Amino acid sequence: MSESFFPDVQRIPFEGPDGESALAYRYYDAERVVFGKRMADHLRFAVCYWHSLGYLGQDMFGAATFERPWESGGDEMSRARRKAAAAFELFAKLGAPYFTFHDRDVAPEGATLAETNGNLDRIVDVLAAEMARTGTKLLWGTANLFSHPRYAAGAASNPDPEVFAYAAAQVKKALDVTHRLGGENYVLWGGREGYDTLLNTDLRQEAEQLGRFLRLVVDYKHKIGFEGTLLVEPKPMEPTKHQYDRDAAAVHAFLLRYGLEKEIRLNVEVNHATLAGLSFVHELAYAAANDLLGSVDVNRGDPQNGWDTDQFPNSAEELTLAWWVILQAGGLGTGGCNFDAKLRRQSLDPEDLLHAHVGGVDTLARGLLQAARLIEEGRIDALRRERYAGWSSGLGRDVLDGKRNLDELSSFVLERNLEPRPRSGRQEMLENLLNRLC
Ligand code: XUL
Ligand code: CO
Repeated sequence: MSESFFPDVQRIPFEGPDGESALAYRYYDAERVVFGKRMADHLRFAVCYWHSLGYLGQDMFGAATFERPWESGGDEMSRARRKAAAAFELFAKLGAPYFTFHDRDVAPEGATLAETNGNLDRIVDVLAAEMARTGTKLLWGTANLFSHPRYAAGAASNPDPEVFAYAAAQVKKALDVTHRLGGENYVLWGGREGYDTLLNTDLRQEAEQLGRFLRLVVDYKHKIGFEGTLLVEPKPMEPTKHQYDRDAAAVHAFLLRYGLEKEIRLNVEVNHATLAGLSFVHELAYAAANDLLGSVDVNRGDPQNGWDTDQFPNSAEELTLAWWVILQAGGLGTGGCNFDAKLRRQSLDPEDLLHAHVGGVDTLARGLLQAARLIEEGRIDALRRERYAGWSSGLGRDVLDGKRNLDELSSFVLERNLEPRPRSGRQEMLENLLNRLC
């Protein structure tokens, strides 16, 4: 018998909204068809390796509080193997179709990059075998370009070209292993690509470096025939004072500047949006409106503070609006919902990982059901369509088609003595409708 890391937990069943057990899904019924697709195919939810297997409860004031059997005993490589066993047991018990990882979450660094790559290859063999055995798939892989001291001044935006080269080597390897494991996306989060003080920072220079780095990643993806989607994950700050990929609009401008807008999409994270002073639904709507919606990291912040607390999502209202945008954009494509979320420091037990994910998955499922209801009911969308109806023919169409210049528009108004009247936006009525339907 192989060792069990969650011995008291069975595979999480679906019990429906009236279910009594704490560890059961109430809304997430993987096979139920909603808005034309199985719930499982909408959510495509993923457990992340770094918070769920790697985080031990430490914060900036205190040491680790979690005792994880897979993190103790043996040497680093045998711990990495036990961690993989614990990970796949957790994925299976949750019925998680996907997982995500950074290169350094799964295997330890060695004394040289060659040794580190060798460690990674050996653990990737283990992951490949576990994936084949359980059917769990890889939503995305990524490289940790922020923890090691060599990246203190950034990776691609580092003033030292040798650090840029090291980061490039690390991403090449992480893309190789993501490709080998059939990853459906590859994520680039800026980590320390930003600045702590402008006194030592050349913004133009660092942008050129970042643009070049992303181009190298795109070229390599095509070279190896990786068909997954490349995703940049916006975040405004933390760990640096200001990060270049601060929000969806900033990344969009950057992609346009470097001609990468057809190659890279966005991985939108809830708590990163709120850190930027925006809302999750704003970021999703911006991404969708610019054909950049790729995938999502679902978590939440705490309205009482401004940190990246990465809590498990529990607001069905927030996620209803998110799904409302995602469904209208045609779904997440190769993306999914990654639980980039961690337990609170006092949630000590491995079993807490199950409670956290069950709640998160159910909140996603509830949001999905409510959003589908909103769209199927149709009144909100009908009102919005009606609001713009003037643009589909006559004057509006001609303007958009470039058939009217300023002179002509001026004559149009003067000749007809136009006096357009403002119309109600019906905000309160729409909000009432939202509350009534959800
Ligand atoms: C950090 C964060 C990362 C990325 C992957 O805030 O969200 O975990 O998702 O590097
Ligand atoms: Co994230």
